[in-house]
Amino acid sequence: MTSAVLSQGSRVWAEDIPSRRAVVMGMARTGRAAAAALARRGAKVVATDMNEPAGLAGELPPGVALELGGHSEETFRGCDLLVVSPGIPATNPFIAAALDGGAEVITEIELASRLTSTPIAAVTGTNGKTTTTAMLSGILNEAGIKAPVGGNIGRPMTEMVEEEGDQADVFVCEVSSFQLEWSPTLRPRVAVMTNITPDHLDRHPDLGEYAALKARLFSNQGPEDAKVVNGDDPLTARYLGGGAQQAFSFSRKAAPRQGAWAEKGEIYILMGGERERVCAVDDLSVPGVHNLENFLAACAAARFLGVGVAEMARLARKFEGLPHRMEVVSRSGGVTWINDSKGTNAGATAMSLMSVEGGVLLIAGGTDKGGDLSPLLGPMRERVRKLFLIGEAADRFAAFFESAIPVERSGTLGEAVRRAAAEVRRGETVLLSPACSSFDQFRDFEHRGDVFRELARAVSGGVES
Ligand code: UMA
Repeated sequence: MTSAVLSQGSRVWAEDIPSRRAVVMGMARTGRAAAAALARRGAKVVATDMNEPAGLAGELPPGVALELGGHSEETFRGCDLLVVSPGIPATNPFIAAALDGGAEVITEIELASRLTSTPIAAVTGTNGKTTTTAMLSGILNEAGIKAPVGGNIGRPMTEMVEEEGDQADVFVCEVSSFQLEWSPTLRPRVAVMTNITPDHLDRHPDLGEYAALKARLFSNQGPEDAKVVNGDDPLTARYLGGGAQQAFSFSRKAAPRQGAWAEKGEIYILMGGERERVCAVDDLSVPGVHNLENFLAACAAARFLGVGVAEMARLARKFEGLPHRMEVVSRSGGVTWINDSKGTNAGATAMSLMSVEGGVLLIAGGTDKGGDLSPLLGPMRERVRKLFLIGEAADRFAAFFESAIPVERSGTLGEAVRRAAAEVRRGETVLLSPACSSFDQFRDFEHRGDVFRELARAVSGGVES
């Protein structure tokens, strides 16, 4: 499965590392992994962060110079390789200084891809990419293919490449738009795009640019590679044409020319002229149309990598879903509490709402990423009995939704949970699906989801078994 072009290019670049003067910007998860990998290979590394992250020194190999509590322009001007953490926007002036000084600027994903010749299966898109990544890895593992997961899913890809080394048959990597900003040669063996809806518009200038960044995942692929795109989503389906790679799509609605689809309650796959039944839609253990889409995408990518339908069907039955994505955290007194803290944009929250039966008390809000809220209007009217708003986005969300549904400003997640618990009726669901990021009140979406899980179990007295 290894791409000759990729492995040759990688080897040449990696051999050159000991001569590099590298700066790694941002010392959170990816920065630490990148700095360690470069230093171990002999580069002269400066690790810098505008803050002073705790416990750093012990995690990095000896010889890595630290510049913490701020950045120095001189350091950036003097380097010839800059690795930028995904949380740092391309407009950061220190990146400009490095470019000005002639440095090569890359992401940690790009670095990881240059340190391995093992094929990469990459998954991007606005929503569903984490679940699709996990499903794809699960199907490959079912077939005896060693396929660890990394990237935006939480484990830096560099760490995965370093630790799994040559043991992995394929690296399955979730890739965000941030991770594609400086990834000029990344070349996945198979690249999946789940969907594109407005997100991160506080960072990218507009939807067009955001979509174009995601499509960079396809730009270095050749005839022995493949892309898999969502045929039901017009913003994604337009990437089906063009490019030298093989093209597949997936659909909940109609059979694609080549790819995976659902028809009359059955899941099929067609690749190379042969149509095969995978399993029934109802065999999929995780509910919701979004999970069906994720599974179809994973099946198409897995089929391209040579896996049979029996392994796909096995994974469908055993896949348990992931924390913070429509995670049922409590069922008590006829009320279901669901943690969908990873629903961080309007498109994700709309999908989640449409997969819940019965009335919903929705808790939303947080850091406003500035996206269009109109995709949420229909699902709100149809499913939500009352909306409880938290965080910085409360004013804009209230102004947008209060003519359509009852809205209450709760301020904090704790207050929203208490208010929802007081008002919820038998047969209804309390859903945390914020359509916002979490940074105004929480460390990250996982922290927000963990807090919600605890609060929900405390007020409801229920535990999901
Ligand atoms: N910093 C500076 N200078 C600056 C700005 C920031 O030094 O001018 C520092 C910060 O102090 C911080 C670091 O840079 O220490 C930024 O780190 P980071 O936010 O990139 O954190 P990582 O732990 O490396 O996490 C990243 C991804 N984070 C983001 O994309 C924001 C994680 O995705 C990913 O799981 C991880 O790499 C491993 O690959 C998180 C995410 O929110 C889950 N992703 C977005 C999403 O899913 O919507 C894209």
